[in-house]
Amino acid sequence: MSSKTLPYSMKDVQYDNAKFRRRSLFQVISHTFFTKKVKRECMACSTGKFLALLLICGLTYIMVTHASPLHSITSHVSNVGSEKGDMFFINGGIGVRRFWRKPPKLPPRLSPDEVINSNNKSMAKPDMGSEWTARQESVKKAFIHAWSGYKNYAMGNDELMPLSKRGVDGLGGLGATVVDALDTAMIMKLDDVVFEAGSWIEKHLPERISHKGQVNLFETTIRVVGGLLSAYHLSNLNPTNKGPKPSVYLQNAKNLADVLLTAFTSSPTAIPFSDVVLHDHTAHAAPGGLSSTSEATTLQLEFNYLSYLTGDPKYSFEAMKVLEHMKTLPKFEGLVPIYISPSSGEFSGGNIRLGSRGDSYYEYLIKVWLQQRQSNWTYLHDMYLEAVKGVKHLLVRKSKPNGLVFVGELPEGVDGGFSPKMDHLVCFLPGTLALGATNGITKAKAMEENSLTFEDLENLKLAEDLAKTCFEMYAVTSTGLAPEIAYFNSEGYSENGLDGGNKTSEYIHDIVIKHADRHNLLRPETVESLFILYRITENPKYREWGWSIFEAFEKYTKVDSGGYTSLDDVTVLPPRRRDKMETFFLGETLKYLYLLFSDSNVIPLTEFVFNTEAHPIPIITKDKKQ
Ligand code: DMJ
Repeated sequence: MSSKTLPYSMKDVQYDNAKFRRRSLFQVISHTFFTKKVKRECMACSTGKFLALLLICGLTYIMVTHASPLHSITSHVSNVGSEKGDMFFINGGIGVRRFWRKPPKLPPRLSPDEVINSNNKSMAKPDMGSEWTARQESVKKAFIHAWSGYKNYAMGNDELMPLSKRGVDGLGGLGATVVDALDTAMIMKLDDVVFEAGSWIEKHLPERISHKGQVNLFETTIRVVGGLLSAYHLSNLNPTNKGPKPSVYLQNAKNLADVLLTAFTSSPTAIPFSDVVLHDHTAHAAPGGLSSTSEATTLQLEFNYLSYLTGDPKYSFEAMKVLEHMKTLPKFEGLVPIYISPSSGEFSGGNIRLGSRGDSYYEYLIKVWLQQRQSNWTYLHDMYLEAVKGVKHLLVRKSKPNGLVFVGELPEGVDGGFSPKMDHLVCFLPGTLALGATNGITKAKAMEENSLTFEDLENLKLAEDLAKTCFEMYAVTSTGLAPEIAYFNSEGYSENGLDGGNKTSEYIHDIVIKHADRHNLLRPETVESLFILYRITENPKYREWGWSIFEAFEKYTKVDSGGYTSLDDVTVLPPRRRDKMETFFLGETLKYLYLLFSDSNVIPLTEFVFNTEAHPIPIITKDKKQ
């Protein structure tokens, strides 16, 4: 019977049944006792009647104390508490309470998802606490190994080439690995590394900032300015911190940002040029004249925080102009093309994706809002929610045959065809969605506070589905490491013979990996999302997935002489190796893995937002100077 046809809820029906049962019992008893015939026979005290009386009393007691509808009434009416259950009987019958055994306390009702989660929790081994601490130590050792390779062969260069044991300046020569790695070393409490990196910054960075040539505005902001600001904050928090005074980090961040501002101030529109020449303070558009949308819109956390610290509004003013301008541009259900022109301020072309050149636009909408919630930047939150709706409507599909949820692309815009291509870069999205749903508090707390909307719950579910897909992009390959790009067999697209090589994976036929996309650059996005999802859902499976990814990095990317290397092909064993350790392996990948295995009070999500390069930046509240 459908619930619509029921005049009452089942609870009401049970309540009525119970009342009826108690009433009939009362009638039986009174009828039995008070008919004249019984009175006479009672007077005669026949043994048979006495035994019958005992039997009736016993039955009465059993029915009253074991009536299940009654149990459900007390638990519903009294909100599962036992106190009101007791009250019910105290008021309802003298002396009954002495016989009353408290009904067992029922667990609160859980949704099917929560049931799975709570099962998972109880499936966690009891001694896992120390196990995770040991795993965290392994991540720390990996960081030391990566740093020692860099220090021995590339100190002061942007990146290490671990196989040829030398350094390379792929990011303009500001010693990007030193700065990117520094706050990870602080979080891991690696005093020696903090001292080495901090001393290098104090001694060499000022000179590099004034003399080096062309740098990319976005890369330099997220890695170097972001790294310095985070190091400033963390070293201020720790009075025994090794290395230079915290103000050294802030001063360098400010000096660098002063030059980077040229990219904004010399542009004819709100969209900054993509490159700056440090030694002559000039700014230039990228070849072709266009900026990446994600690059122009992923500078605000850093510039806002710098304004906050220095008291000079100019950094925030310039950076926020970009987002204010983005608000005015026409979009496609909140989605934006991946190129924008600094000369016209307009989007160029219709290519829409959440991978390269698009990704962190969506990430910063929610994070910049979270950074200063008391500000009047609610338009960012609105833009974020609209974009997520657009993603769900236009980009999310399911793979065949096994239904992995993935995010595809619209290379020709909304009127063109759908491409089932997903960059590994898109794996930032599960973490961002989870953060956007609860604003950093745990799901359990948010449920308790009743603060999740239906949309939040839906976004959280999508986050969990996508995190699974990102994890399966690792599990499907022979090495257990994800390719740079995956395609998904799905409605309108199928390709055979291009699998990841792990024949035991359930998703071997769902995920297609083309030859040109089989490399792995030690990227962080999946472990970033696992970290955030673990903090928010508290489901240990995210830790387990992170651990298996870490083990694969250890097995296939570690270089004996120091450092870790990118791979050319994750689908073959042994994998061919490239000769590069990206700065984000120390800045992001190992940091997120370490935090995934740490207590949630280490860099809590309610107090920090991570910039897109994993540098934690404190959330700005009116009352605190940080
Ligand atoms: C990092 O520089 C940042 O995470 C950026 O947002 C995307 N690309 C790399 C890591 O993959």
